[in-house]
Amino acid sequence: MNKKFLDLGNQPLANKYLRAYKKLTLKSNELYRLTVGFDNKTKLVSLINKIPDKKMFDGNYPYKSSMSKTMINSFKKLSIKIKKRFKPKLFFEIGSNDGALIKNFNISEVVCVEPCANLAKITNKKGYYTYNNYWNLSLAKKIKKNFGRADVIYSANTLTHINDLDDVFKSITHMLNKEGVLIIEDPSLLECFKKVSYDQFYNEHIYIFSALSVKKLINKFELELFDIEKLETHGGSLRYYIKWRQNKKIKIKNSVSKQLSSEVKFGLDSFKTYKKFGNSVKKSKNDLLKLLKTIKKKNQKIIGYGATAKASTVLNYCNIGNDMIDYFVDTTPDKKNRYMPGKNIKIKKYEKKLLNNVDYVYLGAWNFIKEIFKKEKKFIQKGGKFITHVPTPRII
Ligand code: JHZ
Repeated sequence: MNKKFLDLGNQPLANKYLRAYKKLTLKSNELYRLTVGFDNKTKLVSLINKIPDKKMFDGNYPYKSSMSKTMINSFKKLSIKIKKRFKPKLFFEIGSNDGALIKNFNISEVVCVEPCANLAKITNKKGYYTYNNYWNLSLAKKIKKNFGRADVIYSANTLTHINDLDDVFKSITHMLNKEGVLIIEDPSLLECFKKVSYDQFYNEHIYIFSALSVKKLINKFELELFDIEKLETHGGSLRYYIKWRQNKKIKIKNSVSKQLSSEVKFGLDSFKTYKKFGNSVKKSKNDLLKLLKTIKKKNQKIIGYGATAKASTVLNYCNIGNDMIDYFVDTTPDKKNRYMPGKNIKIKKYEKKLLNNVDYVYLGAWNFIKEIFKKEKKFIQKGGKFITHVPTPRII
């Protein structure tokens, strides 16, 4: 049973950036109630109200993985590791986005699937065989028929976006070679709780995985974890390495039991911890609002940096509008001149000069803090300051 522990209020769809501001309503299905629950049996954390895929992932999906150097470097490093460790003849990616990872592989070795038509078009144009489909069993059957089984199946920040996880893994096992490896990478629930980064919850993140939940989930499909890597990306992610249980050639690393026991030690297997998190989120909201209001009382200027899906959750949960944040800057072409979901705050195409005469920058993309600080040395030298709500609302 999915027991509620968090209520983030009425929220718009996170990646829908409108061309003109308008007030959204629940009645017209433009807003939905964002509540999150924990299932003690499966240890899965998931949204209670789920939005149909087709409403979220369409032909105008704005998010592009290649917009940050951090992600480009992370994918490059991973591709080197995969080639060295697993030497795949057929590499299959679920949710290839704009090709940030596959561009490091030869065209002939790769097949991928991407439901957003605008993104699939980019990788198909570059020559990578991309199915513009949602991931499911009938597609897996078709791909296996055309290309055979995959040696490595990889998916970053995608499986948590699909409602029917049983179908997801059934489809994966249909396509995975008997000696093959599945690698999945998603935000870590443990990191999310430690950082009180409640903005990891929005309509697209139907699930936030822990190693505890992944272990239970894959067990049903004769799969098992053999390695887990901790990553700094997306505010703290886990990279899970998974094999067939019957494959005894691959040894199980200590990293698996280490992660599982740190999650149990933190209390991720007990509802008490979830309730506590719910209270920390309320405090985070109050503290952030107090901080912003104190700055605005002094008539100082605040802008946002990184028009993220995460920022959409924060703005709508805390009810932050253009009375507090003048505008957001973002490098993504498809977010230019749009409005933050549900809010009258415009997104401007990033230019350094947009930081002139700004006192504070709220980090919508706090997960790229290192990359952003490096880029904005001048702003910092001139006395400019940053605001983040992670792990507690504060000025940096
Ligand atoms: P970023 C998206 O979430 C949605 P978001 C999705 N559901 C998901 O799971 C994750 O990604 C992986 C901009 N930026 O990655 C680019 C700058 O402007 O935190 C992006 O718009 N300047 C698929 O939206 C945004 O910030 C910069 O210097 O929360 C970052 O978005 C940098 C580094 C980024 O994901």
